[in-house]
Amino acid sequence: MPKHPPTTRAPRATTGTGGEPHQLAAGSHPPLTTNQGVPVTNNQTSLKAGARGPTLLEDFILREKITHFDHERIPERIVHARGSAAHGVFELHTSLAKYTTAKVLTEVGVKTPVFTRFSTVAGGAGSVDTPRDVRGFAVKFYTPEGNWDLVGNNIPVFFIQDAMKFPDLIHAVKMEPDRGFPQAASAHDTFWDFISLMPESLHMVMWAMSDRTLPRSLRFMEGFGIHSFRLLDAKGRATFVKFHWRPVLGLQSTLWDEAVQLAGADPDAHRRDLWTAIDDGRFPAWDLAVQLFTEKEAEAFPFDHLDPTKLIPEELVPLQVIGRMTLNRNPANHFAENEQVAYCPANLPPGIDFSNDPLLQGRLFSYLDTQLSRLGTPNFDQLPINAPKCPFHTQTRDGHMQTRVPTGRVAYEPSSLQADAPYEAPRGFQSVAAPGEPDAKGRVRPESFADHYSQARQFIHSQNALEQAHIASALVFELSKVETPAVRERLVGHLRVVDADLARRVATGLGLPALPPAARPAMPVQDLPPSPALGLIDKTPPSLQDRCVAVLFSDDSDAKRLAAVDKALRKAGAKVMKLAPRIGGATLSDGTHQPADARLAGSPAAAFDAIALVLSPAAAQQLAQDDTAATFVRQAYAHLKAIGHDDGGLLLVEALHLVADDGVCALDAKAQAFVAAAATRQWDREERIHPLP
Ligand code: HDD
Repeated sequence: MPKHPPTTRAPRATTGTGGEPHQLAAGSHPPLTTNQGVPVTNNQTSLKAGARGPTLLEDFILREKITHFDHERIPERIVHARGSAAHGVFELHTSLAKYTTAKVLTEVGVKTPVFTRFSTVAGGAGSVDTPRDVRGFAVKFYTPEGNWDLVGNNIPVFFIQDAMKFPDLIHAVKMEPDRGFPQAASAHDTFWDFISLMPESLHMVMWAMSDRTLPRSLRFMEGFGIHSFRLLDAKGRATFVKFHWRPVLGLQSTLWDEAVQLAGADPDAHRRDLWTAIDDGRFPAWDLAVQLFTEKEAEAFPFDHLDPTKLIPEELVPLQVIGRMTLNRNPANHFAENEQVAYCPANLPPGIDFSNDPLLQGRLFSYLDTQLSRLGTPNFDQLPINAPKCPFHTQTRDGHMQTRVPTGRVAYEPSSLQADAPYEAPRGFQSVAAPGEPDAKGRVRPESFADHYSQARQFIHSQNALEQAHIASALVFELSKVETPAVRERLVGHLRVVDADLARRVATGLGLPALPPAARPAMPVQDLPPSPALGLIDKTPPSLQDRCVAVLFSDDSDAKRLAAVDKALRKAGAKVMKLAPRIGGATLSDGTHQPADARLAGSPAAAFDAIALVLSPAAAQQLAQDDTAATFVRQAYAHLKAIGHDDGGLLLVEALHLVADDGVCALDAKAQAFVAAAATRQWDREERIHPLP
């Protein structure tokens, strides 16, 4: 007979199943209750007919707990399901009062609360943070005139020109419907089949294959509102505007292999990074910049600004920085805030208006609609994360999960029965008084949207040699995963129109016997001037500010050297993580005990921007035999990171036969050379160790 727990009545709430008292945190603990407020004395065992008998239906505490649990999940977002968010403030420093009445863009110095959610697009809510993917960049401004949602991406253009194609695009990129894979990856047949049949997507494809889709962290990416919007002044006069977010820390991306390593080592790498930075008080910030232009100026652009596959180069319309967003508070609850936040590009305060961009127009419908199935009721705007923070008075009523208790007889407008009933606001939201299109109704695409290749070419020609090689390499990787040769060839046919050299590199990388026929553009491709602002590497400032450096130590490591490296790195603004073979740390040369921040195994080099090795010769020799340590150093080298070493550390580097270059630096007394090298990636190493296509 098995032994059974004692047949006594419920243990007290502070007692575990084994009869041991729970370890309660210090503080006052309110009594646990049911959702109805009934205090619960036993949260461990269900109500049974006898100790070994069946559970009774009468157990309302068990039923409530299980029922609630069974319904904890809501449908995940159809796109952008995996996201990480934070609260913060937006502070305007340059008024746009000349162009708009919107207070958020005119009241200098006012701190507007914001909630910002970053996301990947294709993967499910439980997928990893570091696939090659576009990142969502959605900001909800709780302005004094209602919520403004700027729902953008980290790339300034989009794949398609018309919302009609969005479901097709997403069906093509998501896991294939029959087999349910690949998760969170565009490297498969259906995506490239669709892309190769949609030449309008080529410009965005160039961006997606660049390192922009491999951000080092969410803190190092740009954001873009993408569409043209309008600003309206008090007289209703309109100026077009594009919104840009610029990270104060500059841009930084990973290498492809680094992103792959990170996916395995820490699927939450970006979510953890954002959370930890804010938790440490290293608040990430972005400057908000605008490009302003008139209808007349737009007519002179060599493309149509209403086409969301086009950007306006900064060289054509300069950026004006007008304010800064700082994220300074982590969500208090992931579900209530990150999952339940409902962005919608239709949420605009008076003084900002839409443009006729056909992608934007379709989005105005989709977001409200999707929240109804995702959050289950039109009252989702009452959730604390979605509710405006300014006064509001509506006549919308009832519905599922109505949490407000509107009072009075009047639920309509106009009315004359109730003194405090809301009435039309004289200075409320205005739509631009734009002349209507003279054309007849029709499913038409303007001819000005027909140029699909010129800006794709301009993007490639704006990249430096390494960036171009990375794009070629990404295309070879992705197309090599495509099983249908005709799809690979069709795509290379488009690349021939974008840039002959890129097409040749990709064709060679794919092992194509000959170049496939070039695609036939609908109109001549323009040779637009390169725009250096579209590059990435040059936007990565050499800096250790808010970067993370690992210092590996072990028993008998030089205590003075360790302290000096730590001090120098911190002085340069870096976060230092001390790694040791065991989490308990090690005893240093001076006999002191040094705890570790993390264990070497489980902390791959991909998680850091540079590494330093402070090791005794004996420890270095031992670690050289240990594959974990060897992989740690080899990967740092392969990912073009600086490696600082003392004499012992050098033994480990030499044991791995790594060629010493400028990024492999001896740690001098103040670790100066290492700190300087660590502030940047060792690009010179790349061509030597990675054959680029
Ligand atoms: Fe979208 C979510 C960005 C085109 C339909 N989109 C969503 C999110 C971002 C974007 C960042 C996640 C918001 C969050 O964190 O909750 N979407 C874009 C950008 C686009 C774009 C920058 C093009 C410029 N989207 C687009 C189109 C449609 C949608 C053309 C449909 C016609 N998007 C949706 C959606 C989502 C969404 C289905 C899913 C979850 C949600 O809205 O709240 O409605």
